[in-house]
Amino acid sequence: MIRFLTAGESHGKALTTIVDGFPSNLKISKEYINLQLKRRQSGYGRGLRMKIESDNVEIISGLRFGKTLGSPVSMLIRNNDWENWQTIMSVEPVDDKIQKVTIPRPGHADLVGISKYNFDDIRNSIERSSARETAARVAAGCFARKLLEEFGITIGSFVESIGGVYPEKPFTEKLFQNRLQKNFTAKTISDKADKSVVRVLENTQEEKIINKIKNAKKKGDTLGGTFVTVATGVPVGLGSFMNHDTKLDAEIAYSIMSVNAVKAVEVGEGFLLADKYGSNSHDEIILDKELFSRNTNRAGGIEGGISTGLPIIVRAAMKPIATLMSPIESVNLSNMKKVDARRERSDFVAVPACAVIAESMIAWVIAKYFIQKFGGDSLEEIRDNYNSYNKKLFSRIKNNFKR
Ligand code: EPS
Repeated sequence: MIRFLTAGESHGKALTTIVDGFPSNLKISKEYINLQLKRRQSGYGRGLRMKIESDNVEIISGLRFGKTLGSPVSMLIRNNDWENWQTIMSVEPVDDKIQKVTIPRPGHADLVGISKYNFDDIRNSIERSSARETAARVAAGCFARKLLEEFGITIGSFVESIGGVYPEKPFTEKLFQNRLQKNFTAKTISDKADKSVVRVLENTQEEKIINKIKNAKKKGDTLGGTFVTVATGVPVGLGSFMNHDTKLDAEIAYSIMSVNAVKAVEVGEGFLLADKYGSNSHDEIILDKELFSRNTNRAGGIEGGISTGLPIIVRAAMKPIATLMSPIESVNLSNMKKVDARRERSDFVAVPACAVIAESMIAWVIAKYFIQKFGGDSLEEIRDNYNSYNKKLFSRIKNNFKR
């Protein structure tokens, strides 16, 4: 069983994470992780914090000569901004009078946080609920990503819309219709999206979105959007219908919903399927030489909580960032009077980053089920199990049903 735990406050000294349960002999480097951290920091519409930070991982344990040892891996990402917050975020008591944050922002965890934890300063809620924590998740997710790559499984994403600006020719149609080029991988589509500052696939859409963000910024407002994560090369048989907590789609939905500001998740055609006839909803089974395939992929690569072998397609919606420079109504907790919500440095749009974080989460879940199915203590042992299952899959079915 793989697991990870992150720790760290947004303006504390550093973010840390411990990753456990990966096999020995998996090659991974600091550079590989930093590349994903950089992708998480990118995107037009981010705030000033991303200019201060240049996320750089330090691997403290669990590796020797660039390969995993099978022991827990611990990692550190320092916050450059810590320098400016040493007194406010001091771990030790301080003598200075610290100004408390007393005005909650609607949509953020400010009010629920102080209510639940009995804090006398909203700062205590902000620090951990901030999306800064997701940098540590992306670092952890790199171990999942790297393991999957060893087996030809890649994970990618693209932004579908920001502020309601959708593409003219949605790529999701190609995905659901299974009209993909033979050599299509999730990485191909993700690399293409990475070339756009808002991670979209159409140039004209990019222009419209940039204008929309510029307008929002001018008005002191923020925007959300939708994004799609894709996983290709996933073998048939990850996840299970045997129990409520073993279903691949359920766990993927959970993991993506756990990303800050995500409010909706769909697998495959999702909500669209609710309006269709069954004959137009399911993916016909065809035989393609010695392989089962499907004419379409409306199920998004998962049937009965189990991977079908087709691309796993997950669409999600991120709400607009909760910190507004033209704020909406709130209450000042220091005098219980009506007031404008607090303004503070933040992003205007973070949908491109959100998609990268969702990639890490989906990679994690797929790796979890992959290891569960093909598990072994070393990468080589996992490879043997994987090869033996894959090679025999079709012939087993054929023999089992031979009359
Ligand atoms: C973020 C760091 C934060 C914000 C953003 C994401 O830094 P700061 O609060 O110092 O500006 O830029 O967080 C939020 C949008 C949020 O609502 O918490 C990051 O590293 O991704």
